[in-house]
Amino acid sequence: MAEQKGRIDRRTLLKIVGSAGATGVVLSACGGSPQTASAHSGAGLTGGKWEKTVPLATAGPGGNPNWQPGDAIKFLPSEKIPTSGRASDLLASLPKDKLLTIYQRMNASRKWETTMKDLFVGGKDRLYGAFHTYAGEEAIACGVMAALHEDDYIASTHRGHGHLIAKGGDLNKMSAEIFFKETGYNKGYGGSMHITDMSKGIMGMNGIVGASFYLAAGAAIRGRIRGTKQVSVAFFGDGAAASPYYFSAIRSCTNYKIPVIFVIENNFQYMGVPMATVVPTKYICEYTKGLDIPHYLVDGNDVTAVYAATKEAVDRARAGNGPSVIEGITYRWYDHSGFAGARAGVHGASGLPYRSDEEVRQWMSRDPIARFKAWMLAKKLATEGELAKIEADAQRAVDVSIAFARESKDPDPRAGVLNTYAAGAVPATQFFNRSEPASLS
Ligand SMILES: Cc1ncc(C[n+]2csc(CCOP(=O)(O)OP(=O)(O)O)c2C)c(N)n1
Repeated sequence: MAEQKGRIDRRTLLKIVGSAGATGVVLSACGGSPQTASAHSGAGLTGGKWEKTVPLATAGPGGNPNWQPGDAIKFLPSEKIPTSGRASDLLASLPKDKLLTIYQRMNASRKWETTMKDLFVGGKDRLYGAFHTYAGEEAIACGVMAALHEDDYIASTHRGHGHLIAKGGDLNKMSAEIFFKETGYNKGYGGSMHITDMSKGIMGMNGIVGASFYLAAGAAIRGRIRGTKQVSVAFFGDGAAASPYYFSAIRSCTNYKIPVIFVIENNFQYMGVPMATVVPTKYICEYTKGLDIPHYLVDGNDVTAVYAATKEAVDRARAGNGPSVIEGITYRWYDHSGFAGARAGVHGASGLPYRSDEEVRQWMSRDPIARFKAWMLAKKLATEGELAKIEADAQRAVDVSIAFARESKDPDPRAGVLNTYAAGAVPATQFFNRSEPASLS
């Protein structure tokens, strides 16, 4: 219609631009030829033919007009991760204890958040503040972390509990922070979005959308200068990908071969805003296809696919060849923040205005933890009994952490001025019992 009038509207233009060059990158990650410079690696990472399971809306709230009516993400059948193929073989080649650690951390992450959800909804504990759940997205954090060394860095997001737990974060300190207790990671002054553990290379969750790019780049440059071969991962969402800092950081990292892995967690939602509002392409990794770096598009609910892509990206970064982009397609089970539509004892939120319950159910049927478990069992990498024990132990550790948080002391209100930048320059006590303002000079 718009073309008939001699003008091309934005949507048509985007389709033309998108079809002109983006498909090479996307198809390469889906199993097509990986050989061209702009279509690095990634071939067969999911280990098999992708099949339709998750239809996406093309219009309306949550819809992406870049999709054709009837389009679907070409993913594997919901319940199965392929037990053969490159990604599967690569993950299966890891030592058993490492595989069990992945399963343990996926479970700890899910159970910790689910237990917190029950407590928030139950209303008996004094819980408040923002809490952005990662439930449903665990395969990305755990797949990425399995390819990192302990001293590599990660820069997280507001939705980062799963990143922390996947990198070995301490559940007791996490729970205590959510309860705002002095034993918490931030001594009870940070809450969910500021949990940080530099001893584990966790540069922190972050309430600033798009902050992870520069944090990761900065840490990676530090490693480069010191010759440590450490790499950094910047996690970010589809919304954050619209940040100008993304383009700025990825351009510089490419230019100077800075070892950063940019990991997009595409859950289709930018709070309640559909991804399409901020994403002018079908997939986010298409944005930067002009850069001659690897772009991987993977099933973000499949640990094997995420691990395989990350392993390649990390090897390349450590070898001094610079950054890569990995986009994991995934879904969050709960509301953007907090627990609207959630009930104690029930998984997933329903009745949210910006997505249908059917869509939530479909994605929950692709539960990354259940799929990983089925893969481990099918490959005979662990027994039912071993995995059941890990599940029970994970819940026990979560319960212990809640008890620890409840029993811990509230912070001394006066400690609120400690551990601030000002505290180094001005004795904190100057802020108390004074009639004059403290001098900062
Ligand atoms: C710089 C900045 N802008 C806006 C916000 C408000 N905000 C918080 S979360 C969020 C959505 C982020 O979406 P996305 O990056 O896709 O991550 P997701 O929540 O889907 O995991 C926004 C806009 C913010 N915290 N920081």
